[in-house]
Amino acid sequence: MPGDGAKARAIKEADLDIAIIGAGFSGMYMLHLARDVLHLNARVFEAADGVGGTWYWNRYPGARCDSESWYYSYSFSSELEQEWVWSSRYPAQPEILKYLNHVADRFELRSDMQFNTRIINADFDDHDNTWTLAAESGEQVTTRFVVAATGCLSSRNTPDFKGLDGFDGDWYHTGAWPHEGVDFTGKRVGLIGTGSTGIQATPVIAAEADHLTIFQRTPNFSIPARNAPLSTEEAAEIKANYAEIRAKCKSSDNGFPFEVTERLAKDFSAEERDAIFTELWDLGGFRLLASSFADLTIDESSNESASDFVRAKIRGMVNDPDVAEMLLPTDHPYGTKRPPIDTDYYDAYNRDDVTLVDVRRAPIVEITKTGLRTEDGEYELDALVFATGFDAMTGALLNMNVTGSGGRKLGDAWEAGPRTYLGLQIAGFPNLFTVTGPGSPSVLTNMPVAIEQHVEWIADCIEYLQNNGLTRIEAKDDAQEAWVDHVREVADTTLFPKANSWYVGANVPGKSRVFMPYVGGLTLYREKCNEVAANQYEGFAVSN
Ligand code: NA7
Repeated sequence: MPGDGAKARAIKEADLDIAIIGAGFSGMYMLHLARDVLHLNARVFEAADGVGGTWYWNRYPGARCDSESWYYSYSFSSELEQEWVWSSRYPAQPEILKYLNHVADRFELRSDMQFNTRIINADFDDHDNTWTLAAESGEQVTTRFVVAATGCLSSRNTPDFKGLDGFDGDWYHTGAWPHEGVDFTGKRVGLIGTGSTGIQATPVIAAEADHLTIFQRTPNFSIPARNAPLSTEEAAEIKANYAEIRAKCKSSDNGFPFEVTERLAKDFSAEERDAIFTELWDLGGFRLLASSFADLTIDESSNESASDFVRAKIRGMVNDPDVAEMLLPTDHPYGTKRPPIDTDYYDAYNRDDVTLVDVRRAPIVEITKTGLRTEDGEYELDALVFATGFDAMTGALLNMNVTGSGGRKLGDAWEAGPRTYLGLQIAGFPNLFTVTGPGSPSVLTNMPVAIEQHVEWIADCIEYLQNNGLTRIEAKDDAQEAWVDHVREVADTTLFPKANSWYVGANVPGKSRVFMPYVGGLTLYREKCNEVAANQYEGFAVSN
């Protein structure tokens, strides 16, 4: 009997069995499994007025997936993968959003989705083992389980530049792009940020605007995507081989169906290495990183050969040697920041109407009424684009103001950086699951593969609890500590922590520096998760 005599109160039934926060790739599949397979009373809460998550918000010019369409998609339904037709190798944002809308229709997900509902509070009740979620509107709902399908790159990072409020022109963050689009014709546009987003947007905005000025703090290693339409024959071949493609993705460390290599750079001459890099450069996309050498992100000299190769390519593509020099990354090993993939990015710098400004050397001082001022110059602008990224992996969760068992605040628990057990749960926050949370392979993989693995694991876990009459599950402190140590130890064997990337939170002022994703690979990780489940959820405390 819970509680002491006088204070004892009856256990309340929750409004929902499971509340899913977010209607992107994760939340949609979670709803499908929870409602249609487990027959739970499930509801999705979504801040936007439609499905899509990342692909709903990021409508900026040039927004495109960096994974190829046929495997950046759900694998759980062979009917879905057979009926959907991708137009190109790397689909643009509108096409992915269309796909996700099709999935929502096909599996009748909308009837259990509540849009325009931003969850701003989540409180756990130890007596009832339920969560109470509160929306911005004031609406409240109680639920047994919460799945935070809130995305890893959904909380926008907008630097607090002095003077932005007084800017006479329009400004936009790429992660909240107007649905009606923006016409830059005849405008002098400023673009801040040269991560994946700035790199995709640059050539498209340059082609439209009167003049584009790019404010770059750190250059990146970008690889050509080599996008192309998918022919009917190619599409048919992919569909005929889907089982094999999916199996390759699922058994790989990064969720991509690429050939895995065991070769080490040191075993090859400089000429042989160059030939390997050239072949993969010509194929485009992530292959250079994934398939060149097994030690690329572990061994400095192996990495240096790839970094040198890409730098030479950049020099070769940019006509003005001074501009080329500004575009050469020298502060991080190739691949230790999320590697951008581009279409004509470096070519854009050969245009007369594109200017590159180094804001590392002369930082941005303020946004003025008529433009932007750096330490050594003033730039007249009609519009400003912030391609300044996200408070990755933790921002969306922390913004929900989560209070767990015994009044424990997530903000306090994560003060020194995120701590999770398997990136699936946080000690002290029972019945709350995170999809692709920090401590899981997540953003180091082809996301739909990692998402499906997590969603399926969570569904199996809830089914296990139900079958065993259990109402509460929470990560144990010691299991979490051991996992956090393991995640750090594995990261420390690689070159990843060397880069000031969003993987370590370096892009957000004041954020604790912790390498957040698990770099040990999906294969090992999947085995570990399966083993935990097979051992009656080892490392979790379960009770009723
Ligand atoms: P990123 O990769 O975090 O890039 C943001 C860019 O904005 C990057 O070049 C930053 O420079 C720059 N930035 C951020 N703050 C400032 C300030 N204050 N001044 C100047 N420049 C700044 O975000 P993206 O949206 O491009 O990509 C995010 C992910 O989405 C991507 O990795 C894919 O997974 C999809 P910095 O490098 O920090 O010096």
